[in-house]
Amino acid sequence: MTLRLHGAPASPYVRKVRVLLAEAGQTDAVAFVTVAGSPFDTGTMPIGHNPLGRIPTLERDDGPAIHDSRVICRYLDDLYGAGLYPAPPALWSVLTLEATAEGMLDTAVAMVYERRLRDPAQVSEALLDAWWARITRTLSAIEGRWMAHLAGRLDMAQVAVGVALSYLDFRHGTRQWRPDHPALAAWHADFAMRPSMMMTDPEAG
Ligand SMILES: N[C@@H](CCC(=O)N[C@@H](CS)C(=O)NCC(=O)O)C(=O)O
Repeated sequence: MTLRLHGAPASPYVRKVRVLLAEAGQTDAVAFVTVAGSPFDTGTMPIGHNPLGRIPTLERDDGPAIHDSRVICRYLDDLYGAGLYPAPPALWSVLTLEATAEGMLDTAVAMVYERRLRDPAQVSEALLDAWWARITRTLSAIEGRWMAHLAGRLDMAQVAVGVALSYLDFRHGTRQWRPDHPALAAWHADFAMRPSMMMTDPEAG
C-alpha cells in the first residue's frame, strides 16, 4: 500500500501526524508531499483528495483519502500498532485531552489567519485578545486537571498537547504563555526534547 501525506512543515496539524509516525518508527513509511495554499488561493493544496483543501490529508491507493488530522492519527496508530490510543475506558480521557489541545490549536491558527488573511483595517484586536484568553483559560485547566495524565505513558493526547504548546511558542511567542503556567512549561521542556519532536520542529534547520 502506498501512503502520501500532503502537508507543510509549519502546520501543527501535520506535525502531530509526523510525531506519531516517528514514535511508531515509521517515518519513512509515508511519502511527504509538500503543498502550499490558503482559502484565497488553494495553490497546491490537495483539493482533489480533500474538498476542504486542508492539510494534513492522507492519500492512499486502496481507498479514499483520509482527513482530518485526528482521523489520520487514529488510522496510522491502528495501521502501525503504535499504541497511542488505549482501549476504553482510558480512551475517553485521551480523546478528551486530545480534543482540548485541538481546540487550542484551532484558536491559535485562527489568530494567525486573522492577521495574515484579513485587510489590516479589519483585524479585530478585541477578538484576538478574546481568543488568547480562551487559550490561557485552557492552559490553566490542563494544569489543574491533566498533569498526572501528561506524566503517564505516552499517548496521542500528550502528543497533541506538546505540539499545541510548541505552536504557541512558534506563532505567539510574544504573548508569553509560560510564566503563568510553570508546571506545563516544565512538562513541555522535557517533551520538546523527544527525538520525534526535535525532528519535526519547523524552526530546526
Ligand atoms: N481540523 C483540521 C484542521 C486542518 C487545518 O486547518 N490546516 C491548515 C494548515 S495549519 C490548513 O489546511 N489551512 C488552509 C485552509 O484552511 O485553507 C485538522 O485537524 O486536520
